[in-house]
Amino acid sequence: MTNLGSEFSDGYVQSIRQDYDRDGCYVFREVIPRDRAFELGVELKQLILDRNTDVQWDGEFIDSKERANSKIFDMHEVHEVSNNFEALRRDPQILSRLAILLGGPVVYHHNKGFVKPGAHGDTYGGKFPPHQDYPFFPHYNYNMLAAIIYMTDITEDMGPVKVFPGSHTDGPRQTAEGRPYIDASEFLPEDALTMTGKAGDMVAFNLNTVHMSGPNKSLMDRVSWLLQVKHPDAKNLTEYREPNEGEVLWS
Ligand SMILES: O=C(O)CCC(=O)C(=O)O
Ligand SMILES: [Fe+2]
Repeated sequence: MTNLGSEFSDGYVQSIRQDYDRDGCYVFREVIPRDRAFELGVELKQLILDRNTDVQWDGEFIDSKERANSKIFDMHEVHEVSNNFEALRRDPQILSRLAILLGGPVVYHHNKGFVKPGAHGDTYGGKFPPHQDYPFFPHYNYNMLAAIIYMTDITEDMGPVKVFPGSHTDGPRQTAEGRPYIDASEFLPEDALTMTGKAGDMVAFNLNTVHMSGPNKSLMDRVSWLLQVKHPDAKNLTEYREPNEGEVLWS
C-alpha cells in the first residue's frame, strides 16, 4: 500500500483521482511555502543563467524574427549540483500528492529548471507549441506525469503553461511532419486552461495531456522546476535511459 500521508482523507484522495483521470491535469496550491519557493527560485535562476543554454525548439511554429528575439533557458538534473533541489526531489509534500495522481509508488525520470526571461529591449521569454510529452520519452501504459513547481508567481503575461483538459484520453496523437509537436491549428489557446499561479504552487499533467505555453512579455523572469515521474508499471519503451531514471522516490 503506497503511503499517501495521513493528511489526506479517502474522500479527498478519490476526488483528486477523479478530476485527474478526467482532465489529465491537477493543480495543488502552496505545496511548498511561498517564501521558500522564492528562495529556491533565486538559486535556480542563477544556476540556469550561468549555463546559458537556450532550449527553444526547432520548427515552423515561430517565425525567424520571433526565434531570434525570444529565449528559453533550462538545466537538467538540478539536484546533482544543489542540495536544496535534492531535498525538493524527495519532498513528502510533493511526492505524497504525486502518489495520489499515479495511484502508487513514485518512480523518478528526470528534472529540469526553466527560466523564461522577461522582456528586455527586443528580447523576451519564448513559447512552447502544443505537444504531448509522449514522443520525447514513450512509456507503456502512459502512467507518467510532469509536475511543474512555480518558483515565481506566474501571471497570464508571463507565458504560463496552458493545458487542454481531457486531451490525454485518446493516447498519443499525430504530430506535425517530422516534429514532436502538434499542428497549432488543432489546439487553440482559447480552449486551454491557463495555469497561472503563485510561487509554491504545483501543476501536474499526464504524459499524453496536450499542453503549450506562450511568450513571457512581462518584465519579470518566469522561473519553474519540472519533476518528471512515473508509476512502476509505466515501462520505458526505448533503449535510452535518463541518468537517474528508475529511482523509487516514494513507495
Ligand atoms: O514550462 C513550460 O512552459 C512547458 C515545458 C514543457 O512542456 C516541456 O518541457 O515539455
Ligand atoms: Fe511538455
